[in-house]
Amino acid sequence: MKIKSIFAREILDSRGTPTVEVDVTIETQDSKPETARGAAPSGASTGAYEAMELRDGEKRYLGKGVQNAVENVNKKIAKALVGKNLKDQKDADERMLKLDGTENKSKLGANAIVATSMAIARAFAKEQGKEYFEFLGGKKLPQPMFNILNGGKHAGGKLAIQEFMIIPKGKTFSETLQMASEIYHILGKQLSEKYGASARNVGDEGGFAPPMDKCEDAIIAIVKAIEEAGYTKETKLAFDIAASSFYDGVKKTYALDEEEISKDMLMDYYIDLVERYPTIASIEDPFQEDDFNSFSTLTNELEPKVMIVGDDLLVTNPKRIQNALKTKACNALLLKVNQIGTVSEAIDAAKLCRKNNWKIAVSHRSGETEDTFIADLAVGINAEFIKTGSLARSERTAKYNQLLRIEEKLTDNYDH
Ligand code: 2PG
Ligand code: MG
Repeated sequence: MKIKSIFAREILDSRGTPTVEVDVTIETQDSKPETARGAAPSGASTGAYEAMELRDGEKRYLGKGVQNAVENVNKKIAKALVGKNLKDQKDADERMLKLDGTENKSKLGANAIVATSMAIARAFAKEQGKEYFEFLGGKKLPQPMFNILNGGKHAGGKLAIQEFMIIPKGKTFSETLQMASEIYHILGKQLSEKYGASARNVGDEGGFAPPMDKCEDAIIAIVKAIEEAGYTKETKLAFDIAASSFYDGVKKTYALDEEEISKDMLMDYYIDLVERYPTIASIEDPFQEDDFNSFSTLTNELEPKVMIVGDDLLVTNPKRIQNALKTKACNALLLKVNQIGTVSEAIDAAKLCRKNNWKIAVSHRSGETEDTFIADLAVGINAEFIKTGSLARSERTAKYNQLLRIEEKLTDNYDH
């Protein structure tokens, strides 16, 4: 594929923070120019080992501007890629990696690289007149994990656990979405009855952020909403603990439910919860990102019943995944393209996990854009799960809506 032009701009993400959007224009076989687009998402509970976003650090946008990253795309990356014969995604990504030359992509900026890589991925698909999920050969819709109650760094309340998710299982993706939406709205109604109307205010990922004191209060509320919706039998629970975000590295304690507890106490907390709530199916980042040992103990204790997902632990990085494989620290990968910085590296990470029989959950970031890339990617690599927030806020529902369109295409209901 030959790229005609690459153009980046600064846009805003769902938190009103600048991010990088890239347009890649190619010439198709019938000499028609086609433009493909990609936009970098951005995390709040970022892992220490993630690829580095480049931020300007100047007065504008309180230091968060991305004009330097944009300029890196428009000048350096464009110069390296425009007009070259690009064999495939890996070829394009490797040229950018070489140009950057750092381990964590801090020179050009992981935000500059990832947005370009996503746009190029779509351009390869467009060249063949395909959508990205088709280009990758995806056949199967992922099971969504819907984050309907927000805590941790994604909300302003007392709940240490970051994401309280539901996994309803309908016969189709669209039915699953409908069930989740009903549970979400019933939860909103029940929360406002109990805590007042402001309990319906939402956090960064569109889940409610009620004024609760204890994490178990959130679980109780969700179980009750599932019950009223009539989906108890079909619905499982999942959590993203994001434990690094409430870990005190000096005291070596976790601040949970207004107490400071040791890693062993936290381990017992999970084991007890799973016993009392048998529908818990998945726990992400149960311990801080360097504690491979505690991850291993919990995985050994809870598998195969509960999936243990590595996010900050793995940062979609094959080196950290290798370490987790060796220590049996978890059994599922949370795949975030911007954590590693290029689409081909993310797909390599997925392949490595697949080879070792891990499950894969493709994930958004808490700072998102209207870009629906991860919906196509999740289908494209036949991921078992997708995590893309709640049933509200367009940057979240955009991904679910794209999955509805993909479902139409995959089931031949698309005749227009
Ligand atoms: C996570 C993500 C997405 P953030 O921890 O899994 O839900 O949050 O983007 O803030 O890292
Ligand atoms: Mg996480």
